[in-house]
Amino acid sequence: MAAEYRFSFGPWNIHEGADPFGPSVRSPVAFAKKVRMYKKLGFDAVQFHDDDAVPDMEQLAPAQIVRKAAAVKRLLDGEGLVAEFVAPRLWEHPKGVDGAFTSNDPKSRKWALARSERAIDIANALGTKMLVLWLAREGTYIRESKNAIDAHRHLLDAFNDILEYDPEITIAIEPKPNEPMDHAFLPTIGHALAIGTQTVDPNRMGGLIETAHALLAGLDPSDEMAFALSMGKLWSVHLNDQNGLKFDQDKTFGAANLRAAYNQVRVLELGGYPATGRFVGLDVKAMRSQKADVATRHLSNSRAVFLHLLEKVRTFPKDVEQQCIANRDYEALELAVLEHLLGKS
Ligand code: XUL
Ligand code: MN
Repeated sequence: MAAEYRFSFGPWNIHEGADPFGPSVRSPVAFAKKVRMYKKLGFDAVQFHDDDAVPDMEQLAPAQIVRKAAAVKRLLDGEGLVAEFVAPRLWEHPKGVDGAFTSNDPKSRKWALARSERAIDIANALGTKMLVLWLAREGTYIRESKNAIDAHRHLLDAFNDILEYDPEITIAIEPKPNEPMDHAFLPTIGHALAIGTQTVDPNRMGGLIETAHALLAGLDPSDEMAFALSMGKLWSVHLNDQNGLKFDQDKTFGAANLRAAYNQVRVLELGGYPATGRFVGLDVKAMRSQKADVATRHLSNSRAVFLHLLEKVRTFPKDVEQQCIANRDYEALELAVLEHLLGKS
């Protein structure tokens, strides 16, 4: 069963535990060491920010960036891993302080495009055709600071420029409604896919849905996934969990709401996700209190929970489901689901 679904995570998912209120509590793990952990943890693909692959990229010429990325590709090959996507990290550099593609400063917008082009070069060197855009600072702290209509047009221009830079690159937008901004542009998959239809090549525009981001938007993650799946636009997922409307928690998949997690696995099954060849990404974070030697458990545990829930989805009695639906007895269906999850059927 595990072989059908293939799993991925990013190097940022093994981290030092710093949060806005305190510094690191664990020593950094070198990238080469992280790469060696993937297979042991049950994962087959690596998700990258551009500077996860080439940390000093802002100081390097394009050809040097490509050479460094090619060395990372050899590292992946050596471990039998593939790169799933590259995401330009536009939110840490001073030039992106007020947004990148939607900055009011044209010089910043120009930088954002050049940085995205370097990210595409890295993606090509790593052997992936997918660019993920988490639009971190594309939004506002106060509404009056930007013309939001212009901002959306800037986003469309940027997507078009990216699509034109490389005729094979595909873009998966990872929507998130807030954090770091008060309000982010393109907060849901509906917004992301709608703007995709306006680009020069809608076929190369899709989405990545993260559980926590959908919950922060007050939406059901499995329905967000269903929306994208119905159009063949679910190109990756960031499964995790979120306990209510607070900071983006990136908890272990299923840890806060097992039933919602079950429904996310169910919708991936209904949508034939594994047959698309796409990966199940786990964007999860270890608790700050976790000791270093067990600070990868959140990854293997999330994968294990996914596989347990997959078994639950596949063994749910179909006849009961059909009968309850035929009788419109959703109370009975709900109890059947709960009892199944509780191991009573
Ligand atoms: C931010 C988030 C990012 C993206 C990758 O909330 O989820 O980790 O997934 O840039
Ligand atoms: Mn994410």
